[in-house]
Amino acid sequence: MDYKNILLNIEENIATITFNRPKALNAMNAETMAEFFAAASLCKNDDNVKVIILTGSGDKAFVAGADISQMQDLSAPEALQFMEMGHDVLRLIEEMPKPSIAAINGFALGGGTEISMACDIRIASEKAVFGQPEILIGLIPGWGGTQRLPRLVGMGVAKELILGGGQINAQRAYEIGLVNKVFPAAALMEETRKFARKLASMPPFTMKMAKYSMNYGYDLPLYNANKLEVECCAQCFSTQDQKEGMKAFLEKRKPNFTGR
Ligand code: CO8
Repeated sequence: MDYKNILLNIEENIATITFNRPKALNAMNAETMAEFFAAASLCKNDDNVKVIILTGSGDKAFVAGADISQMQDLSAPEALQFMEMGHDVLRLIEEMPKPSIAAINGFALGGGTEISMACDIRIASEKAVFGQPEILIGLIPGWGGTQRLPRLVGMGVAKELILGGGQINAQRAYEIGLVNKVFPAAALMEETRKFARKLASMPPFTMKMAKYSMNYGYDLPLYNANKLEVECCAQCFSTQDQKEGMKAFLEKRKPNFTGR
């Protein structure tokens, strides 16, 4: 598929999807969402892809939100369709059996913060800016912000950000647990790739089980969640990678994981 609004690069088992509308600060319109969905589906189904990085092109923005010029005149049913499109692709990223990292290189506002929150890990440049400013334009977050933000940072801070519509810098985002790491802008992509290479070297089925247990256990009562964990952990014992991992540990050498 030819992409107009994103770039897709696959190297060293790492797929990088770059949102590429820098003149509009990578704002997400319907065409970009459709391309994002297509690229994410391709990454899901390609066994060579072990990790996905999402980032924005240019030095100013990750994603400055959904495209306001395209949303302005939507009817409620049209808006619902656009929202569902966003939820579909973010669920695809979140539930993917392989890990994803948002490399946040600048403004991540509204839909930008929401896209980053669907990733497993968020790594920010010191220049990154986060926020859910939808209230300032007569909206509430519609791509999961009212749900994922409280789960990540707690209800108190989430309400401050969503009801107040304010912006926070990378350091504050780090302090509230919204991002995992912060680096100078020039080091962002190399540091992100370094972490991605580490994740790509992990046994893939084990990675899938770890995500599965956390994603689907999180909202269950603790008793049921622990049952889910036990099932996921037990399944790891059916892989050669588990045997190899433990054997390598006991033989004091690095494991050679094969994905079986
Ligand atoms: N949509 C469309 N265009 C945008 C957006 C956007 N979200 N953000 C920036 N742009 C455009 C600007 O219009 C401008 O275009 P032009 O050069 O043609 O005038 C260009 O990008 C550069 O932007 P600025 O001149 O504004 O740059 P500044 O450095 O002055 O400001 C900001 C940068 C602070 C990022 C500012 O652009 C801004 O506030 N942007 C909007 C941020 C925002 O409100 N985002 C939330 C949008 S709503 C949302 O994401 C909801 C998600 C899901 C809901 C789905 C419902 C259907």
